[in-house]
Amino acid sequence: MQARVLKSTGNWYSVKGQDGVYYRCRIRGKLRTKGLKTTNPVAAGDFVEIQIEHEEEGNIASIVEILPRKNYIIRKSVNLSKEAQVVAANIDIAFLVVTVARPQTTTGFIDRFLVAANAYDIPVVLLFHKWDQYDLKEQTEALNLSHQYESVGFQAMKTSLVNGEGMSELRSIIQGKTVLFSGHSGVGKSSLIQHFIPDTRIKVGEISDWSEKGQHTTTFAEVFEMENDGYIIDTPGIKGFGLVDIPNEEIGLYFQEMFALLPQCKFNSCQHIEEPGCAVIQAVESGSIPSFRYDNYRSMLMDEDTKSPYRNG
Ligand SMILES: Nc1nc2c(ncn2[C@@H]2O[C@H](COP(=O)(O)OP(=O)(O)OP(=O)(O)O)[C@@H](O)[C@H]2O)c(=O)[nH]1
Ligand SMILES: [Mg+2]
Ligand SMILES: [Zn+2]
Repeated sequence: MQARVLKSTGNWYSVKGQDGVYYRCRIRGKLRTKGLKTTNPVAAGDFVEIQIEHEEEGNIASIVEILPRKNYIIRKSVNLSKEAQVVAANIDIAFLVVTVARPQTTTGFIDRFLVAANAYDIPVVLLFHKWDQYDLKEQTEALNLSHQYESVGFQAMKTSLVNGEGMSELRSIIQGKTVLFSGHSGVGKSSLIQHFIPDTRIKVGEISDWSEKGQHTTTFAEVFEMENDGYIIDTPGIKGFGLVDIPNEEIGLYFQEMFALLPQCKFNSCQHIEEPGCAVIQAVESGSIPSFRYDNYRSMLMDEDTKSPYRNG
C-alpha cells in the first residue's frame, strides 16, 4: 500500500496510508536511493510503499520502497561526514515569508533563496507579510519590491494575520498541495502554520533551531495535515535552503529573467559580466531587469560563502 511519511524520528517513521490509517514504520531491507549518499534514507514528505506487519499492536508496518521524489531539500549533516541529510521531499510550493521591516528581509537574501529553490526545482510564492504593521513609506517599499518580483515572473502576495489580508487566497493556494514556509527568524512562519492548522504543536515566538547552549540542534521536519486536504511541512532550523552548491557559471541559469535572455547574448556561454553584446546588461540598463537583481547576481558570483542563504542552514 502507498503511504506518505509525516515524520521521522530516528529509526521510526510515522506514515499515513492510503487507507487513511496512521502507521508506525521501520525500514525493511535495503532501500535503493539512486546515488544520493544521505544519512537518512527516508524523509518527511516521501511517498513510500508499506507492508502492514500487525494491526493489533498499534498499526506497525514496514517501509519497503521509496517512490521517486519530485524534488527534495537537503542539508549538510551535523557530523563531519560528507553525507547530506534529506530534510523534506515532494514540495509543491515554498512560500518565502518576507517582511520589509521588523525584521527586514534584504533582496540579497530573497534572491539567494530564489536561486536555491530554482536549483531544487521548487516553485516559490513570495508573501509580503505583516502588511498591517507597515507605515506608508514601508508599504510603498513593499509594493515596489513585490511589483519588481512580479515583473521577473514570481507570484507575490500581501498578507497579514492581524487583518486577515490574503489569508483566504493563501488557503486556497495550499489546498491539495504540500507546502512549506521559509524566511528569516521572526517573520511569522510559525504563526502562519498555526493559522492554517490550529492544533499543531508549533509555538509562535519560539526560537526552534538553537539549543539553550546556542548550538544548532538536530530537529526533524514534520508534515502537518490541513483539514481539507493540504500538507504543510515544518522544517525547524531550515529557514532557507541548506545545501546548494552551484558553480559560478551556472548561477545565471537560476535567475530566470537572465536565463530567458541568454539566447540573445552574443556568446552562448555569456556570464553577463563584461562580455560584448550581452542582452542581460542591456536589459538592466534599460530598466527591464531590476538592477538589484543584477547586483545580487554579481555578488553571488563573487562570494562563495554567500551562495547559500544561510551559511549554517
Ligand atoms: N503585526 C503582525 N505580527 C505578526 C504577523 N504574523 C506574525 N506576527 C508576529 O511576529 C512574531 C514572530 O512570529 P513567529 O511566527 O514566531 O515567527 P517565525 O518566523 O516562526 O520565527 P522563528 O521560529 O524564529 O524562525 C510573533 O510575535 C507573531 O505574533 C502579522 O501578520 N502581523
Ligand atoms: Mg517559528
Ligand atoms: Zn549576457
